[in-house]
Amino acid sequence: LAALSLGLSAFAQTPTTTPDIPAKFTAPKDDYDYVKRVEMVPMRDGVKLYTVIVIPKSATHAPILLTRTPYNAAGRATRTESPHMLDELPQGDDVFVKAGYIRVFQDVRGKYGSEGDYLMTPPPTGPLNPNGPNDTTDAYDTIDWLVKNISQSNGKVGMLGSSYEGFTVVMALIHPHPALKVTAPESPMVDGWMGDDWFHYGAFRQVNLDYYIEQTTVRGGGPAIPREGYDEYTNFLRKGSAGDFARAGGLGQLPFWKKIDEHPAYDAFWQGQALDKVMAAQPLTVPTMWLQGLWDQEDMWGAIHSYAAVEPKDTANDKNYLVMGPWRHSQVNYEGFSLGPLLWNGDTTLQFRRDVLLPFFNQYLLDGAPKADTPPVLIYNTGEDHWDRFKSWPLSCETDCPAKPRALYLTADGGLSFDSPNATSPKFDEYVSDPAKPVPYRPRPVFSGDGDGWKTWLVTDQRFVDGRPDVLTYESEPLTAPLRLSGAPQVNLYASTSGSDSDWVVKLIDVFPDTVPSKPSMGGYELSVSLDIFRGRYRTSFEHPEAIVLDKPLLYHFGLPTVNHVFLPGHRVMVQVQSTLFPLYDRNPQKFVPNIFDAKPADYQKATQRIWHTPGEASFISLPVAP
Ligand code: PG9
Repeated sequence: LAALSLGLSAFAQTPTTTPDIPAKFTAPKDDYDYVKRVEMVPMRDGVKLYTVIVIPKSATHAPILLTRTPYNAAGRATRTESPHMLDELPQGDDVFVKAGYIRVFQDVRGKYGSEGDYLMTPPPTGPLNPNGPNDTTDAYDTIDWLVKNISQSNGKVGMLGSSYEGFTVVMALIHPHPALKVTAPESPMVDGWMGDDWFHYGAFRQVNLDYYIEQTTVRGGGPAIPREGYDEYTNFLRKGSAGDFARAGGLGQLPFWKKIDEHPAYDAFWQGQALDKVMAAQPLTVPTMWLQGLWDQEDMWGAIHSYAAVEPKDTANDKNYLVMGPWRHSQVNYEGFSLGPLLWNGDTTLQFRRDVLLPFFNQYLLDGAPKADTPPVLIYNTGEDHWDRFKSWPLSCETDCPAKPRALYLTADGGLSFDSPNATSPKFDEYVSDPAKPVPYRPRPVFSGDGDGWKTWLVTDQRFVDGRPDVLTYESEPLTAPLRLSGAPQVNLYASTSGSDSDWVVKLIDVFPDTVPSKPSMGGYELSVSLDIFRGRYRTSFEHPEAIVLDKPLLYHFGLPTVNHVFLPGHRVMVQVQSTLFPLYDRNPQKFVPNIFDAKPADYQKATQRIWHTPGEASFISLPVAP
C-alpha cells in the first residue's frame, strides 16, 4: 500500500543505488547488415596488429579490400555508428560496399591499437632497414592471415589507400603476397624529398611540422604545436628558421625531426627510401592503378613518378595504369563536383570509382567477373572539362612521345613567345627578394584551421600576388587557337642572384578571358595549372649543395607537376616567377649556410634576382604541347 501510494510498482525494482554504468553493455545488432570483427593479427616477429574486419552478413566467397593506416583503424571503419555498412564505412568505399566486398582496416605497427615500434613511413628492407620488419612484411603477413581466417572470403585481396595509406600499398607491392591480386595507391607518399610531403626539390615544407608532433609524440593522435597568433605567416616569420620553429615547439625531442634536420639534402637517407626508385628495379607483378589529383597539395610526386618508373618493365601492358583526376589531395574518396571555384561535369570522383576503379578491382577479385575496359591512362582534361583515355603517357616529351615539347620564352617586355629572343632584346628583368617580406603562398591571413584554404590553395586566383614588386609576370596575347598541354612542363630558368643561395618558384597559369558570362567571378581568373619551387643550392647536385656564384646567370632546370590542360581560345598563358611561397616553404636565407634549418637571423638577406633573356641564356618553359 505504501508503494502504491508513492506511485511505484509493487513488483521487483532496481534499487535506486544500483550503479548506472553496467558491467557490460552490448548494443543489439540483429538488424545490422554487417558484422565487425576486431582481431590482433600476429606478424612474423610476434608483434600483433589491430585489425578491423567488416563483413557483409550476406557474404560468401567475397573478396577482401585492405587498407593499412597510421590514422586509427577503428575510426577509419566507423564513419557513423550505423546498422548499414554503406554508412558505417568511409564515403569512398561506397562502390565496394555495394558490390559486397569484405572491408579491412589495420593500424600499422606502433600506432593506435597495434603493438610494436612506430617508424614514420619505414624504409624498405635494405641498408636503412637491414632486418627490421616494415610495411612490406607486415602487409604480407596480414594478407596471409586474412585469407586463412575469414571463412566468408574467396581468398583474393585488393589493397588501396591514399597518401600515407597509399605508401603502405606501395610497400606491399615490393614483395607481394600471392593473394594480393590488384592495388590502387592513391596519392602515395613515395619520395619525401623530391616532391611529396616533406620537401619539394629541397625546399622544406614547414607547415607539416605539426604532423610530426601529432603523429610521433604518442601512439594515438598527438597535439598540434601551440601558436601565438591566427596568421601562420606571422607565426612562422617571428620564429626565424624552420629549425627554430621546430625546436621552440619541442620537436628536438622527436627522432623524426632529428632525422629531417640531419638530412636536409638528398643523401643516401632519402635516396634509399624513394619508392619510385625501388619499384623501378623490378617488374610490377600485381595490376596497379596509380592515381592522384592534378592539384594535389600534399603528394604531387608519388603516383605519376612511380607510374613512369615502372612503365618500361610493363612490357605486356597489363599491370601498370595511371589515373589523374581534377582533384585535391585524397579527394578521390569524397565528392568530385568541384575544386575551389572550378566546377566539373558531374561528380568526377564517383564517376571514376563506379565506372573505372570498381570494374578494375572486380576483374581481379570477383570470381567470374568480366574483363574491365580499363584505359592504360585516364586523365581529366582540366581545360575542356572531360575525361581523356590514352594508351600511354605523356603525349609530349623529348624522347619516345607522340609529340615534342615547344620552348615558350619569357621575354623582357613581360611577354611570352615561341620565338627565341634576339641579341637586341633587353638582357634581363629583375626584382628584389626580401626574406623579411616573403611572398605568401595563399592570401593572408593564413589560418592553420582553415582546411578548405589548404585543400584548394593550388587553384587560388594568382592575382593576389600579380603586381607585387617581387613577383615577375609574363603573359601572352589572348590565344586564337586551343593550346593543348599533356605532360610535365620543364622549367629552364636562366637566373642570377646577388645572394649565394636562392629559391626559385615558377607557375604556369591559365588566364581566363576578361569576362566569363556563365560565371562572372571567373573573369580574368589566374588559374595556376602547374607550379613548383626549387632550392637553388641543389642546382648541380641534389646530394651535394653548392653556393651559387654571385650575379652569374645560371641554368635552373626542373620539372613542374604533370598537366592535361587545354588553354582555350580567348585565354592567355601566363608565367610567374618569385622566390618564396611562405609559410608553406621555409625561407631561403639567400646566403649559403651549411644547413638552412640552423640559419641565424643575420643570415637572412635581400637579394637582387635577375631572369635572363639573352640568346644562349634565354629563360623558357618547355611546354608539353600535344596535337
Ligand atoms: N600527406 C599525408 C602524409 C603522408 C605520408 C607521410 C606524412 C604525411 C597524408 O595525407 O597521409
